[in-house]
Amino acid sequence: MTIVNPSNQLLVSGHGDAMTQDAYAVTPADRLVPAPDAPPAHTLGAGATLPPDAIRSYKTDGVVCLRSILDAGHVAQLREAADASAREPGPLGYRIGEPGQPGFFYYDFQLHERHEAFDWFVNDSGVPKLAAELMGSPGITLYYSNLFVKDGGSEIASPWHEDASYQRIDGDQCLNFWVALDTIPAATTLIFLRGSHRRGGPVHAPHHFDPDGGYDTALSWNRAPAPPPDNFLAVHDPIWWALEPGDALVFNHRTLHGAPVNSLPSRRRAAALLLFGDDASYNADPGTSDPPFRDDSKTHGDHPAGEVFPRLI
Ligand SMILES: O=C(O)CCC(=O)C(=O)O
Repeated sequence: MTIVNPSNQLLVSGHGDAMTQDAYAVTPADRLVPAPDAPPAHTLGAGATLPPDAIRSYKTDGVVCLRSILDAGHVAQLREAADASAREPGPLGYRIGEPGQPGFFYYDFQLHERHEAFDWFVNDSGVPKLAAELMGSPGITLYYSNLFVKDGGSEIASPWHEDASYQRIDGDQCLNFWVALDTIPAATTLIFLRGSHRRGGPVHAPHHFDPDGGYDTALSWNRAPAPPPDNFLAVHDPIWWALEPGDALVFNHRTLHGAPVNSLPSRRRAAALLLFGDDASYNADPGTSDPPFRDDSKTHGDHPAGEVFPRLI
């Protein structure tokens, strides 16, 4: 199957007609033609202030690229923590393949509970303040910290998805603050479908990132089967940025995105914080989110901040 959007860009190729994981695979951005009005990246002003255009872009496009939000020293420490964690994953770490073997892909959660560099990322990096400004929320709460390690030659794509599919946080004020720890050229960067967070309608049911994986009891309240990717690829333009270590992609949890296989010879690492604002609410769906965090002291619709999800601001 080949999918082409109205501007005649090859977006997705898969095999056969069945909606297999392959059908959700993502074509690398270096094989796409950038839209003439593709949004620029933004640099913070003095005192780490966000330019108003960055906030506008986050709201309109559902994603914004911020340059150099972490300094080289802290990025190096996060990279070391990422490698240590890949060797010795946490209890929720998910590995596809083995470290050192071709194709290794690994993701993990709550790194700030085990690695000082991630504790700094959560508590002292200034990221929550930037998230507050982007979402227009005075308060910010931590949902979880996250790590992605995709080795050179990994044939595992991160399929088209919206983060909301996996999460028990409802509302518009939930974002992913995803920071590159390596140089990530167009060939292996994340690709976003511009404005897709504003499409309305139910959240898609989740796909597992592991082509051989699945969910037995995924969240199901207000979830709908994900439509074939050509449905949304025909409507929303793909946008992306090549990244340097310390650059961030910040995106709404309803923005559709994915990443191709890592065709580079080198490891591609990224650290992320999932954060939500004061208007977010707890979804008490009895299914299992991924990661599987829940707070049974909350009822559906409560603000989730508390012992399980700590308020940062
Ligand atoms: O790093 C990747 O390949 C996937 C990241 C992603 O899709 C996410 O953080 O939601």
